Amino acid sequence: MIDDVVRRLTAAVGNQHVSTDADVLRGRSIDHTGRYQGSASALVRPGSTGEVAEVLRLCREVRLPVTVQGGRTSLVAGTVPEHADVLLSTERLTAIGEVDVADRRVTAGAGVTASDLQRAAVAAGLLFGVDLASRDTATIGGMASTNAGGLRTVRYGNMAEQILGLEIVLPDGTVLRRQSRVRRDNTGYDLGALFVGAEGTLGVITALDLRLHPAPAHRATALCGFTELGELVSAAQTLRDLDSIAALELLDARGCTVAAEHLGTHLPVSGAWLLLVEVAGDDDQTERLADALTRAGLAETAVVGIDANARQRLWKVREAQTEVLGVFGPPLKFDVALPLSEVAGFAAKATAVVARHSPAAIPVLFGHIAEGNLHFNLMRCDVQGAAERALQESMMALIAGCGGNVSSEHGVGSRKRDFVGLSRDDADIAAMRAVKETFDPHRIVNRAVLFA
Ligand code: 2HG
Ligand code: ZN
Repeated sequence: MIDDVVRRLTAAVGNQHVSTDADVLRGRSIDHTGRYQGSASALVRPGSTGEVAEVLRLCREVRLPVTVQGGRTSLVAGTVPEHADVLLSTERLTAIGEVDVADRRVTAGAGVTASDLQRAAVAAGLLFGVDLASRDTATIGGMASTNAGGLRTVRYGNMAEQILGLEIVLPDGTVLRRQSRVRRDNTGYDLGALFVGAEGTLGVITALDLRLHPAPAHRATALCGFTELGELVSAAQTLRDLDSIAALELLDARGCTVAAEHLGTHLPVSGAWLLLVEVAGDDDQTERLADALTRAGLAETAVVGIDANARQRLWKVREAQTEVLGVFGPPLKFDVALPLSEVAGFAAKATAVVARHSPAAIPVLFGHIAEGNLHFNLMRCDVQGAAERALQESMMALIAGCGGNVSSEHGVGSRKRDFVGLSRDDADIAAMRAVKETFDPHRIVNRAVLFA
């Protein structure tokens, strides 16, 4: 059957945009960390919305599962195919429309990277509100599908807050356009919202209308060291209410030491926990930052960066985290959302859980502290199979016990689908399944994701 499908896919998108090469498929079926390998039967790279629709119609007709792939930066194996799927890559959907400066918006294809979108916004004197360390690879389609947050959420919110409209191809090939030009689009169900955070389980996002923001003229950044995590959380709670807050990131000295080593630099502050603070606005931010740090009792210990180079030096340590976590082999990752009052307790208990299950592992906790959206990572974690599963179960139970969510901005993917019930009750899961059933009764798109 697959030969016939490949022939028809080729007729739909062109010979050079379909591959069944074993090495290509293997490379595209492994997750970003290198820990999880799936298998695929073909790669198809449609170049237009119409071609995406054709591919989905065809795969639905023959009941062949499709895994949607953008930049493949998922950290929950959200793009790893488990059913010898057709891989539908959005990499050719890279058109960026003209920036509408008056209405501060732009329309772009799902395969546009965060960097390319940011460049287009900056060229028009504006800014795109979601930024992440994987900006050169992560695509806006994938970021919308996971409702990504990132480094600027404290100021601009997640992807959902940036999305003004969407073009989506449903699993049956129908093209759904929620792309009104009105400033408040409020007629009928907020259908577009269903697809944001749906992790590609309801259809393929092909284009996005995105909100842009005025670009602040001045920024100031500081890195502050803490002995106790609880003290850092208290400081973050004060700082996140500043009008000018632009970033608030928790860092773990264990991760920063490895990052500094990797970058050939030294850590300018000491302490087990670090807080990166950035303020931004239209006037000089030096005084504002100094005042804020003084009020939070941090003026003595903070290292401040005002000019672009100094600020970048501080940011580099933060942005290198994901990369350096892999220096001892694929890390084990937990992206969690926690009430701020539970963060310090969670860190202590999670470290104890890890010591029990994987004594050699090095826990590193960092992330977006203003939202309590944190990344608990295990470096040098050599457990696999049943032992990995046991560790994962203990961690998930701990997160739920702390009142947290077992997944946050990275999504559920395939790694956490068995644990959704810890964060959502039966009625909620049944409603989500009913939505899935409506749009994708044959479970064609992203079958490995979200639902067990
Ligand atoms: C970040 O905040 C990303 O840098 C990746 O969400 C986090 O590697 C991670 O765990
Ligand atoms: Zn993050």
